[in-house]
Amino acid sequence: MKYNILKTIGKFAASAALALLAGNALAQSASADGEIRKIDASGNRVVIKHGEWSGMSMGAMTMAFKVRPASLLEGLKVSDKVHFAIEKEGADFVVTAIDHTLQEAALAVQH
Ligand SMILES: [Cu+2]
Repeated sequence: MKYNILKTIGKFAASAALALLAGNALAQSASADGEIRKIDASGNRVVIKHGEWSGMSMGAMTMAFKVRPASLLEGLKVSDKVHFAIEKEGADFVVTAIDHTLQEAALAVQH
């Protein structure tokens, strides 16, 4: 009897853990296009005016992100147009990659 109760609790804990992992894998990362609006190098933060995200439900807006690693901010300037990757960590959205291809494409058109 005691064994059955422990077994049931064990199964419940295992399925809860799996549900948590599945949730993280499926819904916690995204990418978007945007324009750099503010760079806070000492605070490892960036403000980006972004379009709709693919991978997570987020409409277009201007918002602040944490940045990791901080080296992603090197060479970045206000008004740069970028494509970037986002991961949700608790209540925070963290930028984990920044790509300048949009900026290069815009420059190529200008020249
Ligand atoms: Cu947003």
